[in-house]
Amino acid sequence: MNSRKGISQSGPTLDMPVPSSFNDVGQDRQLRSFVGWVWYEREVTLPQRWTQDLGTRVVLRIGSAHYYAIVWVNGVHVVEHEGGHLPFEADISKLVQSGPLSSCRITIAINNTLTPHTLPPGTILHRTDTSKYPKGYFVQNTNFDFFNYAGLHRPVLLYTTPTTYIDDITVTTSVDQGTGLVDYQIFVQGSEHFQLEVRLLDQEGKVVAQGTGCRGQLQVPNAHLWWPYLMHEHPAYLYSLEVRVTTQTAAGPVSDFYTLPVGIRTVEVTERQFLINGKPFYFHGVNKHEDADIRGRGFDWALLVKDFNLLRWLGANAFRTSHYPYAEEVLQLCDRYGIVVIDESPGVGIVLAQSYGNRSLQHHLEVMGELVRRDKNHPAVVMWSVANEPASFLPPAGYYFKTLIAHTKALDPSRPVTFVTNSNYEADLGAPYVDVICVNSYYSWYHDYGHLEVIPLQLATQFENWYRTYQKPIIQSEYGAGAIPGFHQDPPVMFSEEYQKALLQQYHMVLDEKRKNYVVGELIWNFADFMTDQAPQRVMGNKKGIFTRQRQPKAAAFLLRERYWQLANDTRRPPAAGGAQCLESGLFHV
Ligand code: BDP
Repeated sequence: MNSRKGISQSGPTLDMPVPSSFNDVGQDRQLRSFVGWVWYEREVTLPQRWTQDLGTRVVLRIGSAHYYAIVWVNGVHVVEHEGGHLPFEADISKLVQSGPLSSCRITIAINNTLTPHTLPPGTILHRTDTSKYPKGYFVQNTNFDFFNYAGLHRPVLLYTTPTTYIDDITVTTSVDQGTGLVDYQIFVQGSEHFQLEVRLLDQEGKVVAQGTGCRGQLQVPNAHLWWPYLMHEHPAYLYSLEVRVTTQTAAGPVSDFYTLPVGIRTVEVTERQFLINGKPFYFHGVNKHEDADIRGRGFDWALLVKDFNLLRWLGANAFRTSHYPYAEEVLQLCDRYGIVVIDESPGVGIVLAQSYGNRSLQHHLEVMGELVRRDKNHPAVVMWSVANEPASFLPPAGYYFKTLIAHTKALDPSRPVTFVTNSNYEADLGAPYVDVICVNSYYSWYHDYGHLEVIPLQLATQFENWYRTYQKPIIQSEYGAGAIPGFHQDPPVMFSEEYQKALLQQYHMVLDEKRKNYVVGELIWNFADFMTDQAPQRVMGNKKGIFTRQRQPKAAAFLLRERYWQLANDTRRPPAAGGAQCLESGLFHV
């Protein structure tokens, strides 16, 4: 690429919002289902200090680019990244500080092609029968049930630090007789000579502990613990860890300063329970998707805050980031609101034997590394899920999941690890390595259509088989039924709102029995309707939402609301229907 010419000189371009998927913003069928390279470009003017002061480090940060991205700045290649749901960065100081230019052209090429070795995997099918397809015709095939939205899904940012800077912080917490213990480790880059100060402040701004040096333990007598929001009167207590690294320069001392919210809490798994701060926690919540009209998977504050208001209206205390890591802002709000998260990797649809080879495993290990590095300090995250519904009965799956789970535990010994299975309990080769059994089932939906009466027996058998085999706590990580909003039929038939409701009620009877024992959670599939590939069994997407894609409740949402608030601690009552509640947005207090 000629470093002086912008992309617009190579042909016609489109205006494309960021963040957003590119698929649904246009009127062009080709763009909606496009597979291959797309190019984004933006020219920005940098403040003079950024380009003149050599003590400033200028960083380009891309929140998420789905799927493979190559990045240039002023025509110079700066970074490449594989994987659509995690951030990556490039230090571009040298580039922007080398000449008189204060402008900076950022070019990002993105390819959304999925292969057996990507995460999630996919296959490109070449249609060679020229009596049916034009020459060179191919389609992208996937083994997951959501639309493969692509583009720049999260913000692209430029930021600065001093040249000696805080690169990473790891915090783990424990409690010893009421004293909160905050172990920290700080990684500094750019110099070996610096001073490091650490302070922990409570919510009143009072310093409750302090330390120096790259690692240490802060002790907080009578600590306020971080509790999920339905478990405590003062949930989601966050301290602030202030980290200051200072270096001496010719111009005097220079500091990099970072504030990290810290929740002091413990997580533990026993044979029958999931414990938060030593107390049994029952997950009653949802599975979500990052999905909405027009923006596709693009980050949107308004949508996010609406979703959190709906979660709290429901009385949901947890969700799983099915089936990929969500935007960091989502986890920040979970920390602040006290909503518990099972944080899932993009390991969805791993069903081909080819996807169990070393190449795929290596990439999956790297993705877990990126995910843990990004999300390890969120108190809301209580468990990692390395995959969803893999073909865990295939012979190489045993080694694959053993290695993947051991690696994740080595990266973060403080949290349990799972993957979500729909394999038969006797055939599953990965289940021996998980801490909690997460099982998906769709009784009376994908088989025994319409026969709601078989659910109690089939579901009870499912739980008993898994528990007898593994003696580990079990989460019903998916269950549900499709309902087209406004379709009514009584007695219930499939796709009516009544059927969705009735199916959930059958599940609830068994869950109520088994949660006295070893079932530790239930997560409905799905929070909201979402877009999928076109298929005869999908009606403008998957309709198993209890809310529509526009976030309006179906009948099942009222049923779940009643159930979740009943399950919740009786000291907390649901907000009055329609009653206005002032919530905090991620940006402003309103
Ligand atoms: C499960 C998958 C989920 C699907 C759901 C369904 O984990 O991604 O959307 O089934 O079929 O198997 O609705």
